[in-house]
Amino acid sequence: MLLRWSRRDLLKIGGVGLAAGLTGGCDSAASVFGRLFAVPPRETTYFTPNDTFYVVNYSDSPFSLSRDVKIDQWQLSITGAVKKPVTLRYDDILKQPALDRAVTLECIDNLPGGDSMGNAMWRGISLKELLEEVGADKEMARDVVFRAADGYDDSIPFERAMRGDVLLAYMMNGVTLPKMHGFPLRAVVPGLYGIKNVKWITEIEVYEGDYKGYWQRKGWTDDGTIKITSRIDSPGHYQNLRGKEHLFKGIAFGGPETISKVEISFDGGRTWLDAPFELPLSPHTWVVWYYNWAPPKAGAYQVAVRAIDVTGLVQTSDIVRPSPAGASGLHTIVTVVDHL
Ligand SMILES: Nc1nc2c(c(=O)[nH]1)N[C@H]1C(S)=C(S)[C@@H](COP(=O)(O)O)O[C@H]1N2
Ligand SMILES: [Mo]
Repeated sequence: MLLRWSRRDLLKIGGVGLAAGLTGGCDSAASVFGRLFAVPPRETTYFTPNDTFYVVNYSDSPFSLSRDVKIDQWQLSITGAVKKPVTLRYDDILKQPALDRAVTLECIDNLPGGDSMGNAMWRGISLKELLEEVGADKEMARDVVFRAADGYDDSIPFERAMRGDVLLAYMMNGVTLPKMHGFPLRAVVPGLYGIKNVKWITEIEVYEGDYKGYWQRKGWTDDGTIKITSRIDSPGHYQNLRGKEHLFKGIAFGGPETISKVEISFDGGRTWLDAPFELPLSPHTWVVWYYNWAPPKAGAYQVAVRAIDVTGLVQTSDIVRPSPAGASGLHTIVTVVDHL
């Protein structure tokens, strides 16, 4: 799954390559392309419903498809550099103080404009508090390793684990964590790509070295910091528009930093306009942006979006493939205005 993208796919899906020759008002050609390549618009919602939330598993036949977790047999062991190793049951987790946090997840495989991201309200316990309770050795600890029932494993730096924003989540959008999203317990690590958000956790090890997880052993990043990304959900690529005003809508996500500005371009990135966005419920989620556009005249337009985070970092237009540290590039679509 993670290894299937080529540079050609990036260009195709991003629309960046396709669109290049079409500006300058080649109307009839654009209409023909529109009929051939039109992509339906996507609905933009702040929270992604569980049943449409993307799913990525390293194995095509994950244990989860063949076998349910028996909750009375499930255990979570905290091991490694800790004073009091402990084994917890589901009830023990539910008894701890619960935290609710809105966090956006994104797969490291996601392309500019891609669908491998979603936003949910997660309920869980604080990893930091759990590590403090078991007496994690602050001198020796370097990583915290999550091991899962399907054989998957990954780690985050101990310091990252102790920042206080990492959840061990057992609810998603108000219901018990669905099987495909990691029942009974998963890690939710704000700002780090999906690979670090281990599902079906059975063991947490406080580790004295620099641990290499499943994807790191295949050459992918161990850092996993999410890059700024943004997406145009509607109108769809090559959708034909008629009339004086059109609503453009989509999402923008800053990963570890919250978004401070979203900009839209109707001339292939030469000039940029401010797109307003709705305030997020937490600094760890995407924002929903919109723009009411009055096209100056009929024709084909190359429309792009970019976002800027609170540190002033501007989303780059450089096209980079997902491997090994996440994709970059701008989501660009062609919009064909038939007549005003
Ligand atoms: N146990 C386990 N956890 C896992 C994976 C996996 O294959 N096994 N895939 C990871 C990847 S690559 C991503 S993007 C996220 C996806 O989470 P989701 O399926 O809930 O969207 O889970 C992560 N956690
Ligand atoms: Mo992923």
